[in-house]
Amino acid sequence: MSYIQDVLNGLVRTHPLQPEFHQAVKEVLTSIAPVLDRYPHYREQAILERITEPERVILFRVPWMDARGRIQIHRGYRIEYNSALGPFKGGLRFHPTVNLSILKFLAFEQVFKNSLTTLPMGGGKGGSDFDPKGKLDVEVMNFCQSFMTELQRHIGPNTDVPAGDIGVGAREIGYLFGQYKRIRNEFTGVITGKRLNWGGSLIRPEATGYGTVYFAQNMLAVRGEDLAGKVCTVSGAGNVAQYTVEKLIELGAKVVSLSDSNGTVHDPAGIDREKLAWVMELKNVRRGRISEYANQFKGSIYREGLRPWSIPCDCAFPSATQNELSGDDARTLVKNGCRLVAEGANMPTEPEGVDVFLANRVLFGPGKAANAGGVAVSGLEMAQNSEHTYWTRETVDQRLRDIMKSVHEQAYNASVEYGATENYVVGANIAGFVKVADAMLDQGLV
Ligand code: NDP
Ligand code: 2IT
Repeated sequence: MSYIQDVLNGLVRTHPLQPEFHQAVKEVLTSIAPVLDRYPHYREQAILERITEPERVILFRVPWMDARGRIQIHRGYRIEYNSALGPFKGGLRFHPTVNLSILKFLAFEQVFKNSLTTLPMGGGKGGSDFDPKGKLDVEVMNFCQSFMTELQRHIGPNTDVPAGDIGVGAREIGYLFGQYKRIRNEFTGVITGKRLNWGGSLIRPEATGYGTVYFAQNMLAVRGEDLAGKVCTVSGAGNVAQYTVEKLIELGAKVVSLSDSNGTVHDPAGIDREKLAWVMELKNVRRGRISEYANQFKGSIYREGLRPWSIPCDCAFPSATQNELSGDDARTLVKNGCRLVAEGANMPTEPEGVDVFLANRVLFGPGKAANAGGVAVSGLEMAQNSEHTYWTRETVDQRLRDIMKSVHEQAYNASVEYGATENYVVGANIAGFVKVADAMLDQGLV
């Protein structure tokens, strides 16, 4: 359809040299083509031109001093992409690879993901090229305080509500929240992922991983299957990977891998609860590397520089980062009998890999649907904060299960309605898009 191609060409012209951003937009626009054919008013209202342009992009200097008294300068960002459905909402990523392309892709995805959660949240994302790895706590605090000194003027509980992502966990959220409170003199739900004793929600740490597994359960249920006894590979070893493994173990699956940016551990005997507890201590307290796993547990192997995708499995859960699973990896997975892929990470599968999975009828849950549980429970944290109350673990977990069921249903139903049954890429993009687009039209040209 030439309207879509025109918009994509224009986007590449006005946002040059941003390959990840172009990749994310291209996937969404290509899959919503049938909606534009069916409802010409979207084109008449220039909805694609409007929805692909962020409402606001904020870029700022973050000066701070390290423990040896040296001055360090990093770059801070916040992309306020779309507020048609609610306040901007999305995480902060601290990683040396962070740039405008990465954050715009993440913020764009977040708009449609948040739409699928059924909660009133717009989409945004932010972060910095600061690397918390190997830094002292005091250095991380100095950085977070400087970052928030600037960010605080742009955010608020009804304006823009950040959270964590890669490199931003409970420690960073604490320092960020403390500085916001100090400058603004208000204790509000301005950021989610807070610790439990000062405004956090039960199940928020678990939510992305648990939600991804719930999404996988929902996909399997359509084919009359479940996760019991399935051999699963998981990549990453951070927040999302850890709680994906926890829920898979609980459901009787056998998890045989974890990874980080240096390599992969393969444990043919399976990662059990005790091994997982050891991994959580390694990653969250000692902040060590996954290679240590192989020294700790006999029978497991560490493969330097490799990802888990050559390990035979029934189900794969990419949970580390974008573009970590190539077309060749997808072909290897399919050849080895993999029948389900649920993306805990954002856009971990390269476009060619997605095509391979869809062509082979692998149940493929794209990130914006499969990992929506994290931001969904952030939305529930916001609700608890504004009610000045805490909900029980059971209440939050049940809401998370219901939300993941609804995300699945919306994506599945749209895939059927548009003649692409079980294509959750098409289904999630269409269902997510229609809600945002209609809200934008209702609200006029703003
Ligand atoms: P963490 O920082 O807790 O963990 C990230 C993990 O991924 C680490 O094991 C890290 O290894 C690995 N990783 C990071 N960057 C790379 C890279 N460039 N190459 C290979 N491995 C890498 O982050 P999260 O678990 O929170 O996030 C993981 C993914 O899930 C991201 O895509 C994020 O956007 C997505 N996500 C997170 C949500 C959340 O609630 N936290 C919600 C929805 C999606 P290393 O230690 O070597 O860097
Ligand atoms: O990618 C994501 O959905 C997140 N990092 C979570 C965002 C949030 O606001 O909880």
